[in-house]
Amino acid sequence: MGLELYLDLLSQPCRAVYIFAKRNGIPFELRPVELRKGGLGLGLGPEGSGRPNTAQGDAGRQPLLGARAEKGQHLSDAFAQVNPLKKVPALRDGDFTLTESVAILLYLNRKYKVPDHWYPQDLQACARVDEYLAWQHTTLRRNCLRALWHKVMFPVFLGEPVSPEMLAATLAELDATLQLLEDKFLQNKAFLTGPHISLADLIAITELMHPVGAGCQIFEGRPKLAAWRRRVEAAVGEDLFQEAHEVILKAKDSPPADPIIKQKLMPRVLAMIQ
Ligand code: GTX
Repeated sequence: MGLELYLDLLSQPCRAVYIFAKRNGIPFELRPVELRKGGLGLGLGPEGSGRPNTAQGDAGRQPLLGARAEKGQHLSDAFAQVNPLKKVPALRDGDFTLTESVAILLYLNRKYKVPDHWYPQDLQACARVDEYLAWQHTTLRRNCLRALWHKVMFPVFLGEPVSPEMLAATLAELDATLQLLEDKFLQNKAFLTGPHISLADLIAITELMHPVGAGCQIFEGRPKLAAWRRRVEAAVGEDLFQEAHEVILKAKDSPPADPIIKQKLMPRVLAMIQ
């Protein structure tokens, strides 16, 4: 079995891994995980075929939750073997399994011959990317995630109201973090860590598309950041960018969760959105 990636493109780190693999022509089998349907349903490929979806075909983009109940359980167990924490993204490469988006991106970067600009060999250029990777987890990641959940996922998907004060505080924190992103990282450069796109830009843009998916106009009044977004999209490829973000851009219109699914999701969601 070759490289397998367990992803749900609703998740921002999954989008970064997906774009990186596709952009660099890394062959992989996509194992779709649909978190919104209870966390662990895995696509089986064309129903009943038992085959995983492949990154090459259209089927690879369709999470097929047609999985029957008994198969769903079996697949949940299979996923738990890849990631006992049952979080995405996760990777399996033969007998080797790996979790955490940053570790996965670095693994792919080292295993496959990808252009140097993603994670430069140069000591200091590489340290700049590391600096961003270390910063983003507790700042941009947190604020973009909260913006999506407080604005859309809690009220629309889970039917849980969010107070205007809470939403305003979340959006104000996001705004402050965006300012930091511009002032500390982007400055007057073309990309966050230098003249070329790196893992830092890919991880940042996939985060920022969370509030965009929630309907926040985060690029309005931020011409520098908006120009950076256009450069990142062009470097990644417009079609791939759109494809990877299709799910999140439709998140606002997702139907409310089934009450049983909601009950199952709530504790995990609350643990995630602190
Ligand atoms: N630090 C990890 C990384 O960067 O890879 C974070 C992984 C993570 O939190 N993944 C989330 C997950 O799998 C996906 S993002 C949130 C999508 C939520 C949709 C739920 C309806 N979370 C699943 C869980 O905690 O149950």
